[in-house]
Amino acid sequence: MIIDCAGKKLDLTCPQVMGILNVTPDSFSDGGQFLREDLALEQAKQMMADGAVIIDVGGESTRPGADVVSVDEEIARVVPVIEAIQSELAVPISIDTSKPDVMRAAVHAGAGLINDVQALRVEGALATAADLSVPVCLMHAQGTPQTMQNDPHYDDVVPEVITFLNERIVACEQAGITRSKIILDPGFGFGKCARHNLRLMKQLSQLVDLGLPVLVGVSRKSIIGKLLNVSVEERLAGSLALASLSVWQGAKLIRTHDVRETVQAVNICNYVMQVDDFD
Ligand code: 7PJ
Repeated sequence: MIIDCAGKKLDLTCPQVMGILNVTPDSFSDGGQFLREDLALEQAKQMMADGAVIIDVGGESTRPGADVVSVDEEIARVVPVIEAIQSELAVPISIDTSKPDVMRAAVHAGAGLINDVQALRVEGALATAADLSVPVCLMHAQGTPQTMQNDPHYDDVVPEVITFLNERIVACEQAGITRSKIILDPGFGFGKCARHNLRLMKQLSQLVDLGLPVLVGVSRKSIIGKLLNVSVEERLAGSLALASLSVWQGAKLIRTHDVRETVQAVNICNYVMQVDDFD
């Protein structure tokens, strides 16, 4: 499946890697490092060289308990970076935001995909995304980033996430966003405790069976820290293990801070999955 991101092609025939470019001063893993446009551009170039096929620009940290950022501040962070990447590189750019005004400013600056951890539930987001006519990633989250890790509850997490995503697909279609423009994401770590995340990972193929491309974001997340008792800097191996399990079950896009290593893991998975195709 090939997705048109505002004129740039995102080819998900084989599983691919999305590189994370945080332009937040408080991002938990690379806080403040890439605030300046030139550093951000260098980082984007490096991620492309390492094999990322799309760059995800985010100006609001959605880590648990993070501060809320104003619309103006978020736009001031992401737009110069998107413009810099757009003018220098041919890579598709996604904007990680839930705010309609940020979506609009980012797409006008050159972003070609809206990556929304609130699945277009903020007032005006659905209509804005439809109007901008770019593809969207719909992610499941229970609660808001400020409160989501306060005792998340599900009767049965996998069917509940699937029902939620199905409802958001219908909402998108009613707003004029066709299925060909939709990517799905179970939202690892967003209102989920370790067991919920593990269940979702084990049953990820059920989400893949909905027939739309699935994106997985597990890079350096706290579930790895919890299970292995390791700090953020020590979560690469755990991230690669979860990325591999995701690809094996059919995920098409892996969102990561560590592009080079993740591309290697994804490519190895893909060789195994395709071995019979070349006989
Ligand atoms: C995700 C995201 C994710 C999608 C973040 C972090 C927190 N977008 N944005 N999926 N996570 N689609 O990177 O740890 O899992 S921000």
